[in-house]
Amino acid sequence: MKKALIYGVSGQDGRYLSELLLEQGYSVVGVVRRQSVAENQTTRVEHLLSNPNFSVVYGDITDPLRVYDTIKQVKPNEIYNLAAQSQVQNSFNMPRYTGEVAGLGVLNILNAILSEGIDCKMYQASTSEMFGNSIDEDSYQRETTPFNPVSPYGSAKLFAHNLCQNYRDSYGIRVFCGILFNHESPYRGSTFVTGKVVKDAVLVANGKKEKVVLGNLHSARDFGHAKDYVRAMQMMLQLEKADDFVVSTGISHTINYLVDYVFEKLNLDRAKNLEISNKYLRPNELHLLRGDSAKFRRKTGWKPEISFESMLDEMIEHQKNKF
Ligand code: NAP
Ligand code: G4F
Repeated sequence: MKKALIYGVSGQDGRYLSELLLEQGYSVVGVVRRQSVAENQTTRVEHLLSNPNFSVVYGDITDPLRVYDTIKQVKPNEIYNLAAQSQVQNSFNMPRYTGEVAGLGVLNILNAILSEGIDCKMYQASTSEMFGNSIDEDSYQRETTPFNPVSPYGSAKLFAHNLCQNYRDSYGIRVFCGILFNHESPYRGSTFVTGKVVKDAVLVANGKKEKVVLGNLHSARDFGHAKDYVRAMQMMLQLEKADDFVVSTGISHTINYLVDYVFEKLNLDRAKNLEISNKYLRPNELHLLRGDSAKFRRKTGWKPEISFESMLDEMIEHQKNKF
């Protein structure tokens, strides 16, 4: 039985990845942070807690001793590092904290693998945010597109990405970096744009809120479904040679399109139910993401199965069922 250790198990991807690995016969240990409301620690993985092959331990990626100890005790075959302060706008308000978790935290995992001599593969959650506004002439981003991050979050993730490449090349650590483009689901946090639009639009449709208040509607993202993307993470770690891979759908939609789609489904009126506020504008914006994942698709046969529209339908249904 393969053993996986997941940092960031309580997040959106942590939930889907745990489900996938358990289905595939892995035993899974997830690291959660202590919170004063204990139930909040495991909300997204509550349904897995009774599975004998699933367990959680306390930890924090910024605490080197705890990271070393956990990795030494668990002796995983695969480590998935999904832990981060992952909200881009927040990273402008908390640049140092974001850097400590998303950047330096990764060093603790790499050093633990190295110094304990653990024979394992590692997945690092790199991101399309590292590209910033760099884009190839054909309007796609791919592994060879120069990185030029436009946020503290993107900068921290690029530092971690470079460290992983360093430890791979210098010490032979088998660390795979997945440069994943935006991926969403009914379990997406409600401060990210898809989660927010769906949640607030359903509240408006139910008469519990007057408006959906947003920032920049003109940026465009290559949105996939988290379920498809955690499948990519696991497939990546089955490859022989550690490398970096873009994971994306290749299709880009503006936030305007997202709003139109959700509002139409819920019979909302943009003029009446939508407000634009400077509060949600960022000091710097990444305008367009569209990923070319040909390298990864060629190596593994992976392709996304869930369209943006059917994902939004699923998110809307999930949100409606909360009432
Ligand atoms: P998420 O829902 O925000 O989850 C982040 C996870 O990291 C949570 O479990 C969180 O725990 C944990 N965490 C935060 N700080 C930590 C610390 N100091 N020590 C240990 N754990 C910590 O993010 P996601 O959407 O699942 O994304 C997973 C990873 O992929 C993240 O690294 C993100 O940056 C990256 N990524 C995401 C996307 C995307 O579109 N979703 C795209 C590319 C890359 P708490 O629950 O305690 O806060
Ligand atoms: O949903 P978002 O906050 O996602 P963003 O900034 O693209 O970051 C996400 O994807 C990255 C991969 O590219 C991940 F690495 C990262 O962890 C995260 O998961 O914002 C998307 C777009 C932005 O252009 C933003 O300006 O939506 C725009 N937007 C407009 N109004 C808004 C809002 N974003 C948020 N969060 N809230 C708004 O009210």
